[in-house]
Amino acid sequence: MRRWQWGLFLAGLVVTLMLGLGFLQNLLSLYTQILTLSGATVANLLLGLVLLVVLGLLLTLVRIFWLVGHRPTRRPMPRQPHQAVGAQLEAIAQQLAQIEDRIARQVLEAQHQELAAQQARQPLRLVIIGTASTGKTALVNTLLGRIAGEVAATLGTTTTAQVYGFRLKGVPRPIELMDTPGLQEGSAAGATREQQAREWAAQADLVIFVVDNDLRQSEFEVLKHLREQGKRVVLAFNKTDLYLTSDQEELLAQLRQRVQGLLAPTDVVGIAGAPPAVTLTTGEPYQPPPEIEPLLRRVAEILRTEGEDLIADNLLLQCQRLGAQAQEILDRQRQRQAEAIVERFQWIGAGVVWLTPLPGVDLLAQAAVQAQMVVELGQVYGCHLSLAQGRELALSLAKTLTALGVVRGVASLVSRTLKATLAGYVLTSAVQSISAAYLTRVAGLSFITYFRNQQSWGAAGMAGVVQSQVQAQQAGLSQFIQQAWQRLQPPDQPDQSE
Ligand SMILES: Nc1nc2c(ncn2[C@@H]2O[C@H](COP(=O)(O)OP(=O)(O)OP(=O)(O)O)[C@@H](O)[C@H]2O)c(=O)[nH]1
Ligand SMILES: [Mg+2]
Repeated sequence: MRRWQWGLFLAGLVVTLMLGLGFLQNLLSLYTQILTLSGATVANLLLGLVLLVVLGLLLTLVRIFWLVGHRPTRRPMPRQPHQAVGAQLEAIAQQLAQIEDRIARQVLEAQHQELAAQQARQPLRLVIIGTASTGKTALVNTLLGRIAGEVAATLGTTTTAQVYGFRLKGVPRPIELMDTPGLQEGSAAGATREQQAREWAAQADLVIFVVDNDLRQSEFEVLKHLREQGKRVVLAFNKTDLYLTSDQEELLAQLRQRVQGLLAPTDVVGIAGAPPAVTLTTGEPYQPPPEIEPLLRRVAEILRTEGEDLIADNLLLQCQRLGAQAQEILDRQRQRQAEAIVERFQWIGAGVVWLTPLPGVDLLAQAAVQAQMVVELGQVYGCHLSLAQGRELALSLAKTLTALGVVRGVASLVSRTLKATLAGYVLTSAVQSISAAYLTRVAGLSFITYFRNQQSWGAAGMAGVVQSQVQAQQAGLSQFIQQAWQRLQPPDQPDQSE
């Protein structure tokens, strides 16, 4: 119960006691009056009746209290990752269909097919990663019970990932066990291999992260990144045979402390994957047995209880990555298309104003921001606006441009730049048409932000978006003026400057 509930409960109790005492007092005086008037039988009968009613009321109250206290807690929504995977794959297919770049589309389509095929995949993917020479391959050999990969004290012994079929007691699905090249080998080739190892880990259902000492910062970063991706990870502290039992416990506790918030303490286990042979004091060689039981137990438990969800979560994660990739390509493609539209309309605007200059600059913004441009930009981003809606949006942006002083600011800047070379009517028309082109540009780019942002101007509002576009375009304004002036003059016409 919360504090306010306790307060309410106590206040209720005090009031009930007071009422109860008053009730008892009244009941007693009533009883005595009936006793003197009608005798003991009637008085006792009435008293019994009243007590019965009170008892009934009390029992009802207790029942209500009990029901409120034992209200069933709301269960979390059932997770249905398999269905989510199907929905995501469908959404990605639609995204891919919109990508125009054939090669990029084919690459992503192949990944999409691979993910779709994985929905029916049987084996669980277990990927072993860790810094070079921490004993990954030796651990794989022990797990498989045979020499599958080369083990050596030198860094970078394993150069390509190897996959082995594996079965674990109590886990119904077969397992694909992957040994990977070590992280941080310090060479260019090592860096590429590390990238690959991280990529494989990203595709794993479960990652076994092998360390042979306290966690280095580089290892911590990789682990953190994997957890942020949503990967399930078991941290195996290998080569415990090198430490006294008491030190082993201390190191394990240290590791668990270090990864607090990233991994549960039970997901950090101590092992000795392949302790080397030692020479006893008697001079005889002795091969200590490997100690991998804690890892086997933990991995089996995770795969048994979470295996199905791990597969689905992993697929979901990969779908999200593919979706993000497709989205990035689509964004770039849309940006290119939208910028081409803005470019086209800015010169249309300039041309119209050049031919029929306006009486003053006040109407410039309205002439510049064209409804058709807004409609076409919307189409690029999948928003289908009517021309009337486009006109409404264009008008409110034109008003914002005027209210912010952008129209006058731009016109006077263009005028100052051109004054040196032009005069009279030509100057007025040139200033107006170049300003119109520039304002169309600012408006168009502002609308791109709006549509890209799912038809929202964001926290800064329309004025904020427009202002940041004005700032972004400012540096290139004089170059824009030159370019626009060159465009306005027909090629065969002599320069109109005086
Ligand atoms: N003391 C001890 N040494 C071990 C253990 N496991 C592996 N080693 C040694 O650690 C060294 C590296 O073993 P590998 O299995 O090749 O290590 P790796 O992580 O696969 O290395 P890379 O392939 O280079 O990334 C070898 O000298 C092994 O003998 C262990 O449990 N205890
Ligand atoms: Mg290796």
